Amino acid sequence: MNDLRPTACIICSINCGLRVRTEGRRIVTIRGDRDHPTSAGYHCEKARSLDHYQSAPDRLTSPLRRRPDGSFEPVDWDTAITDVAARLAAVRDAHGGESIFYYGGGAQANHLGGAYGRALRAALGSTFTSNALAQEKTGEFWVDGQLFGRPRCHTTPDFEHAQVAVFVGNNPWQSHGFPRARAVLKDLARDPSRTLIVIDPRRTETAELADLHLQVRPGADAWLLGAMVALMLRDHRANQSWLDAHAHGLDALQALFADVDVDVWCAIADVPVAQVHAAVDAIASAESVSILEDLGIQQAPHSTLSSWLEKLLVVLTGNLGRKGGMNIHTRFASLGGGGGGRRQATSPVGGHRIVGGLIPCNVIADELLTDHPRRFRAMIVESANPAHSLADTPRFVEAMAALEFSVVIDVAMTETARQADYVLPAASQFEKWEASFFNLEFPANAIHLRPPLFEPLEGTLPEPELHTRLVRALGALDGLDPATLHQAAAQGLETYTMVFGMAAATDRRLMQLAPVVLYETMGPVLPQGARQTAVMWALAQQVAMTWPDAVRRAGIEGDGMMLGNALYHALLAHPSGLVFTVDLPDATIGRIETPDGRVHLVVEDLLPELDALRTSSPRTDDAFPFVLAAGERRTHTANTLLRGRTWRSAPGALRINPADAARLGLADGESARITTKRGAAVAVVALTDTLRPGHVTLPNGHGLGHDDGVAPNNLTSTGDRDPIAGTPWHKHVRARIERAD
Ligand SMILES: Nc1nc2c(c(=O)[nH]1)N[C@H]1C(S)=C(S)[C@@H](COP(=O)(O)OP(=O)(O)OC[C@H]3O[C@@H](n4cnc5c(=O)[nH]c(N)nc54)[C@H](O)[C@@H]3O)O[C@H]1N2
Ligand SMILES: Nc1nc2c(c(=O)[nH]1)N[C@H]1C(S)=C(S)[C@@H](COP(=O)(O)OP(=O)(O)OC[C@H]3O[C@@H](n4cnc5c(=O)[nH]c(N)nc54)[C@H](O)[C@@H]3O)O[C@H]1N2
Ligand code: SF4
Ligand SMILES: [Mo]
Repeated sequence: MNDLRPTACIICSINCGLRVRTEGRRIVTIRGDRDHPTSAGYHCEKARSLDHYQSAPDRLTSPLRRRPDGSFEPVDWDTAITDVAARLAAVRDAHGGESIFYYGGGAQANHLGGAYGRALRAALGSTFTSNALAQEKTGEFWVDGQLFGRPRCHTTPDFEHAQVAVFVGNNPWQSHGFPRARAVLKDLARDPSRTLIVIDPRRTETAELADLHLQVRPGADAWLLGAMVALMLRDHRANQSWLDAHAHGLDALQALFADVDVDVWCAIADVPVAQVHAAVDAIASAESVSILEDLGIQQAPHSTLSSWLEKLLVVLTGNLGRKGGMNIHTRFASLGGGGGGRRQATSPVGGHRIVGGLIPCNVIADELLTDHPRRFRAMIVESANPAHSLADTPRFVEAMAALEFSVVIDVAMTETARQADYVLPAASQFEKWEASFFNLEFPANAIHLRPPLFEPLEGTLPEPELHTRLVRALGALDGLDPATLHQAAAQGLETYTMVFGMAAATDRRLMQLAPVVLYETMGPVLPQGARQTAVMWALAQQVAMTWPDAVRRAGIEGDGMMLGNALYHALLAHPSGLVFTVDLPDATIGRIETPDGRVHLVVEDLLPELDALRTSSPRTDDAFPFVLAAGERRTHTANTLLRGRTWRSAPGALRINPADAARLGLADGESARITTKRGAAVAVVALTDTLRPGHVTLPNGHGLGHDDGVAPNNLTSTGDRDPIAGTPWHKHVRARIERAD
């Protein structure tokens, strides 16, 4: 009999704290952890499914090497590490480290592995990287950079205290996206003095709760949000005194929107003008407004433009740096690229813009399937499933085949692993120390360093060990003399801190390889056997150096590197999670990183696209009359994290409006053929009047081979992407629907 032990849910970015009981290698009892600083006991129904991750039948238990005939053979770890290091080194020696592309580094809750992966990239000189953020959030990050100075000036909502809450293109009832979502949504809906606004073409579970549901035409958000901005400016609803103090460019913005025909733009968006007025009125007169945008605009046409317009609603009303409004938060670590070398601004072959250090996901195949001399020649995929999650799966598979070498580090035999030259099996997130860097809260920001529940499954390695062995096999540690560091470690963390600080000041390599060096030298003496957390010490030092006062306000004491040490010890001492910074209300304004410290309202690069709205409307295509949202979050979706066979009780149906179904002669539960310019698939239909006519949806994360669902990216095209950030239009795939007989 063992007690309920603290851990976290790994299914979405909220990472609710859990208490679980295990039996053998299984997680059998799951409850919310009241001691978790942000979830406070909350969890949704998906958390109960965690054993479908931990005990999935396609868990890997041995390194696998591809044979010449295409099949895989199991090999021992020593062979695998030697082979993989040699093959990566061969590519580096022939074409340079920059030709080794790194994708992933952490799914919804496992970001420690990626931190060690940085040392591997440094050892190889691999500079180009990407991950799923580059197919959703990079447009938003870029806009943050334009408005507030740097892409890292990310703002977070405070729905708990907001008088008006606005959701643009997301369904937090299902997808969450902020802590305790369902509880907070219910509070908002219940309270007559607060207003819940939802902008979504579908009457989602969230929209059902809304005071105002703007049921926008799919892909027409830019017109709707543009009309809202225009109304706000025209009717003088902007917060003049706040803007005088904190912003720059109001006159220019006013000129840009002066001639917008609000009625016409609302008509294009197919939202009643009166409703748009009501929404603007609610936002402009509120004491506080928080807004969250997500895939509904981030993966639809005009996504970056829409992000800008959406953020203008916040800034124009002075809802930046206010309780209940939007704030710039601290972070434990960055999830963007960088690390292993200088930051390139564009991709090596196509010259595509890199935002936050990440190559746009939709151009990865183009950066590979070419004879350009700077094309990618090898790929390391860690904790990601791009052969399922990137647009145009067949093309990505073709791209992987064109590589000189590919290696996938994963817990399961995924769609991507099946394409690799080498597969390295990782211990699961419950079999090692883990943490998530989705630390997005304000004013109290939290991090949860989770102790393991199990020993690593036999045959697997935790990423810290795996990367360390690769770095060692590459010879990158040769010539570094770790004896002094070992000795210092034996004398305790304080001595180690000073000795490491001095050594790193003289040897740059020590910093670049720090995760692995720390794991090797400091790791063995860490309390609780927490060797894998060595990198957290370095990150704790960074946090303490960047925001010392905020760390001290969180109750952690000390100065300089001793504050970092104290923070690291506090992490270990709080297995249910820790508040690591507490900000003062005015922190946000101080974190604006433009040269003049003001918000820059006008984003020059978006003006041509804004201007084009005047003379265009959402594209239509008679050959493909439906708009397909390829990848909707539902109760039974969890990206591709849960691979247990019995998890899903319902098929991944194509949702369709009853009028459309009737016209096509389709009854509920019958099969439809979905055809796009890229591919075709068959799915069972589910009729629902929550969808507008002409709009259909398929769930994300389906089509894993063992389920009979549709893999959405067999239907998407890489060319359908945002002109600025390159983010895909997964929510806006032109499709034809027919009866499948
Ligand atoms: N259950 C579950 N939860 C998850 C996940 C999961 O797989 N399953 N995945 C997690 C991840 S990785 C992410 S990024 C988040 C994503 O979370 P969300 O963004 O909330 O997820 P989606 O359901 O993909 O899309 C959101 C909404 O966009 C709407 N939409 C479609 N087209 C348009 C449009 O043109 N305009 C507007 N305004 N809206 C549109 C859809 O109707 C849908 O309600 O969810 C996270 N949470
Ligand atoms: N058409 C369409 N495509 C989409 C979307 C959509 O809505 N529509 N959504 C997009 C979005 S928002 C996202 S976030 C992406 C998600 O897509 P990806 O980022 O590619 O990843 P996931 O499906 O979340 O899979 C994570 C992988 O990590 C592995 N893993 C889990 N734990 C560990 C571990 O401890 N170590 C290692 N090494 N591996 C581990 C899992 O087995 C899995 O293979 O999909 C995107 N693709
Ligand atoms: S909200 Fe997200 S992290 Fe929390 S229990 Fe649900 S799926 Fe897991
Ligand atoms: Mo995502």
